Amino acid sequence: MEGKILAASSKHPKPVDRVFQYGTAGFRMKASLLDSVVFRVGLIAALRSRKLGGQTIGVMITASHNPPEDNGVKLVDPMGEMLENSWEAYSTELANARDEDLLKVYKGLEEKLKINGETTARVIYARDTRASGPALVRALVDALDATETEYTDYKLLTTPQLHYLTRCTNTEGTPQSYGDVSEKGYYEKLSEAFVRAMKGKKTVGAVTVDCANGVGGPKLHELVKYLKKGSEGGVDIKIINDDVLKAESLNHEASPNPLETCISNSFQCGADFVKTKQRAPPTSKAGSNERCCSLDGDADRIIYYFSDPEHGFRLLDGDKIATLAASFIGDLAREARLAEELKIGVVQTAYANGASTKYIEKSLGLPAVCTPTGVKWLHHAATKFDVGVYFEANGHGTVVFSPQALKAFHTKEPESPAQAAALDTLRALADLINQTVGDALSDMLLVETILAHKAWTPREWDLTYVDLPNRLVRVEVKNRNLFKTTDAERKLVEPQGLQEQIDALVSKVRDGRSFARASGTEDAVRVYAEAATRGEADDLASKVAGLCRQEGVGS
Ligand code: 16G
Ligand code: MG
Repeated sequence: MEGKILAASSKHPKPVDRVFQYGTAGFRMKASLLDSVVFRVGLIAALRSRKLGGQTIGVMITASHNPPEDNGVKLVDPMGEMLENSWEAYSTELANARDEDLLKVYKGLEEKLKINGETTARVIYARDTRASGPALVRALVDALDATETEYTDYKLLTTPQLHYLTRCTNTEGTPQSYGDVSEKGYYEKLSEAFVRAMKGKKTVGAVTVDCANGVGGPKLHELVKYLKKGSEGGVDIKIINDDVLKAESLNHEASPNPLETCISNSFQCGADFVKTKQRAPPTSKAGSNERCCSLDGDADRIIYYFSDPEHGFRLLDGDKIATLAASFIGDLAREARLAEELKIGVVQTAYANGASTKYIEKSLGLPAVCTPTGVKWLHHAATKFDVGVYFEANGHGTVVFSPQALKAFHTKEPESPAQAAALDTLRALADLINQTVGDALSDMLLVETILAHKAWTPREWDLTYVDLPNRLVRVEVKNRNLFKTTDAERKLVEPQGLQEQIDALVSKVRDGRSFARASGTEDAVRVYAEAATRGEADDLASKVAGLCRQEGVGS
């Protein structure tokens, strides 16, 4: 095996002057720099699988909402969760080993982690629609062959589909079986659960889904084949921005003038565009009050929005999805007489709008927990509840149910038809909602279900609470690592004295809140500010950004 690893590695040399880091979303950068990284991630996947007694590890090749020329790679643990923290450091170590030291570092990890090299290693993998994907897959396969790993290529998938399949593979034939181990199994599970969740309810009008010209497009087309047409127990889905053949259109609206697409270089579609630009993709033809949503490039994020005849564009972001889900499931738990025994909570990050947190605590009467940015932190905190609803404001999230909750949904004896119906719906939701990670397709069906049950238009959903005006500013600094935070990224401990200056600015505005943190995905510091009025929020953001810029200069 050692000779094979060496020979294979020589085909994937590491660029000498590069330092790589397994960040919040795995390794992500210009695709042209990723060849050696993906090869080495293949080696790590083999080690991780052997360490876990041959359980299957997932490898996803995607760069989500990044521009088409980027790509990335991340690992999925056996139950479909994000890679365990300590292994991020091992991955980083191996990715940065000099070519001549690679085998030594690999063997060193094997020894340090007491891994039996004889154990069969198993990996499944998939990629999004980026043009660089197939070549990177070849680098991965070279590593899997060299380490004598068994593998299955699932070709094109959304990130959450790969998470789903990883869990299905590892639970197949056990009482915890998560579903049929196939892409078809995923569509069947979701569509059957949707029919049960929608029993007797109707969707009103169509929902327009912007697929960011990413892998979500073909996969949503596939899912639609399994869903019932019409309003009763079904949903009318209009798909836009589903061009995956023109590689350059990923996360971009396909422009009639190709030159313009190149020049503007601005993202014209997808969840990130809609959230940051606060407007609908120009290709959307949806009318007033019609439901619209946008996925990101690998379909693990979703943002809803609509056009209000009076107020124009209205965003229904991750916070609004979280509050919608928490209120609905909370009501069902009460109807099912399970509210006493099940702990329901919502997990957010510091980016959650203050109005949403207040709504969760005061109106819904539920606990709201704040964690650092990054799905793994939210997911982990959510598992502390029986029903843990977690969403980042940017639309990444899901709901996780504890084993106790699932048991209660199945064993509680209903004493009335209403209670029986609530239990039926809860059981359906547990199958409809992807338990492994935030999943745009599953989340969309969840939102459609809830709106149908409540007989709500997007306007009624929007009116549940009013967001505080807020602003996000990206500050370029020389060294973002100088910015160190505590308290779930809400306070800076370094550079010294900066937090006090921020606090002083915040204290001058009504309902003010602001924080600065180093981005985990790019070389920048991000500043967030919110306040009672648009003017105060903008002013606060620009002043805090100014402070950070000063600190970052020359550092
Ligand atoms: C990554 C995270 C996302 C987070 C974002 C923050 C995962 C799978 N993805 O994309 O959840 O919102 O990073 O980016 O965890 P930032 O650190 O650059 O602000
Ligand atoms: Mg994504």
